Amino acid sequence: MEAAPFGSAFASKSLSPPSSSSSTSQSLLYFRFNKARLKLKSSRTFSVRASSRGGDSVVTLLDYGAGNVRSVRNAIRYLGFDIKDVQTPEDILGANRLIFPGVGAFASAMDVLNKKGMAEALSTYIMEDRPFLGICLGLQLLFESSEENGPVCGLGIIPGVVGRFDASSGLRVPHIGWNALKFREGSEILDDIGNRHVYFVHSYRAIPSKDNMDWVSSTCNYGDNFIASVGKGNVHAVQFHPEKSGDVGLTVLRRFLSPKSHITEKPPEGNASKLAKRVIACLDVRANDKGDLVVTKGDQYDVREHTEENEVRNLGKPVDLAGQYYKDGADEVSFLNITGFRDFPLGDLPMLQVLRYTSENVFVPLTVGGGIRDFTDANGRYYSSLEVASEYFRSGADKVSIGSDAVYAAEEYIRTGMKSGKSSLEEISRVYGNQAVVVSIDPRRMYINSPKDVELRSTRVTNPGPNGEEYAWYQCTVNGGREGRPIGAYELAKAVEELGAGEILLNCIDCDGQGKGFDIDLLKMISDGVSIPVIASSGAGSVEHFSEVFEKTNASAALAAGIFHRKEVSIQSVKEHLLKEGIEVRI
Ligand code: 1PR
Repeated sequence: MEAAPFGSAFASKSLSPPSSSSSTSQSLLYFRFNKARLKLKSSRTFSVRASSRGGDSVVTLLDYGAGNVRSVRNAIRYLGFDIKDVQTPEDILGANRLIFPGVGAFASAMDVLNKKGMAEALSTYIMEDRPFLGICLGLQLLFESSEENGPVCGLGIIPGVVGRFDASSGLRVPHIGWNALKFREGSEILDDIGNRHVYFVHSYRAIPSKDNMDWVSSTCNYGDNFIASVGKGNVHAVQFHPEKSGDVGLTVLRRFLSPKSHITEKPPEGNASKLAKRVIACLDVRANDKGDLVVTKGDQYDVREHTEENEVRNLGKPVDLAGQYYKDGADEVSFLNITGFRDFPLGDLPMLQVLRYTSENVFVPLTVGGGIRDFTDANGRYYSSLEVASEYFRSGADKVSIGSDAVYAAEEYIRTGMKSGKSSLEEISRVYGNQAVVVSIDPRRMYINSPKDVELRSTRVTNPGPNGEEYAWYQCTVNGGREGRPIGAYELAKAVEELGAGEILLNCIDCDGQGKGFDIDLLKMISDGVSIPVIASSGAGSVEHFSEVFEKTNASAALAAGIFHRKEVSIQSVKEHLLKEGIEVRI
């Protein structure tokens, strides 16, 4: 089939009203949708045709300033293209190819697009079948409306309502991680994906229906079938993040940026997979005594060599190691600025530089933690935790991880029974979404004889304590394990979920660096207790420890540091082992 000429995307599109089951509000939307289309015909007079600006190497990016699109920029540049930012509606109409990486919430995105006059220009551009790629929210906004803080009207180009994943049956929301897709129609930008996994992070999704089937190019399964991508002619949008989907994601972007002249008729082979279990490489980073930023790794949080010099253990350079782990197949890379609790991270410019350099070449999600809290510097200048997090995001982080400050926020919440709305956790998740906020828990095992010995949640332990104790509770700590707090890991996890955490990174000081396996008892208690994803951390020593944690607990991901840094076990061998054990992973 020849590539569709301009306008053809809509030539075959039926103008029939929504199905008879539609509600009144849908009918109103239908009316709005068609009214918009009629209006758009007359608005062509102010169209600026493509090629009036920029050459073939220029990509126009619609970044309306609601969030971080640095990763998309990095991926476009990595593929050898220059970026022209949209400033006015005319920039949209003058684009040769337009990428719209929607970020933030549906309502605020529509609000900005409407206020800046960009919604109409965007609709015109798309209806003229000009090269368009929407990403994540950039797909959702094409639909009639969303339930996110709504109903809120969208651009109304594709029939359907964007709704939230249903967590009532125990589904973990947000949907974070890697899935393979099921393809429908030939969509040339998806041609190379096949059975490979792509990265999703979202709480809302559109559902395929007979009204929008002519748009749907692939679906995915998470709780139910949802739309993973749409495509018609030159217009494409994906719910997943190509800029964070490693090589396969870069291929999708490359195909959009340098399209073939023919569209493949046959959809690529591929079956929607279960959500893959993630394998995460973690880099504990700090300055050594010479002032160089190094990747270090401790035993039970002690990172010093026990030699005469008592030096900080140096296991490599952060940017190099992160790049290596990306090539080795890590599904995510985490940086923990482990002295962030005492050094101010915005003073710690090398850490921001590490993020900037890493994000230029690493196209899987990056998390950074350490020192996210309100801070007043030596000159009396106050920085909010939101400013600190924003700087991390601007430098290339996809998620931030909060440790000590989340413990204080949870304690306050449990004590007062009220959400202050002012904690770092609440503020950052309100602005960037809860999928961007991880809470890192650093608990220590406290053995007891009976659950009645403490008011906090305890669990029966697989290996009894030194005096034969059969139970343990897990005491949360702050400041890199230096100070114990009167709150248990279970209580903390429940509280931070309510305060807006999107994910929990669950360490265990007793297991850290020991290589004897994850703390299965702790991980089971927490992953059964919350409905957000839990990352198992601390203690991995062999590939079997990864299969054990996924078989015995509901952890969504497993993180390791020491074994990867010391090259004792490779990420590839972990993945191969998991695959052999029948556990879904991204290869
Ligand atoms: O409290 O918000 O400033 O955050 C500080 C962050 O730094 C927290 O996430 C905390 O876990 C981390 N941190 C602080 N001190 C240390 C230390 O080691 N001295 N590292 C530290 C924690 C735990 C994991 C480690 C796994 C896997 N490290 O990140 O990588 O345990 O290790 P393994 O596979 O070798 O067993 P804030």
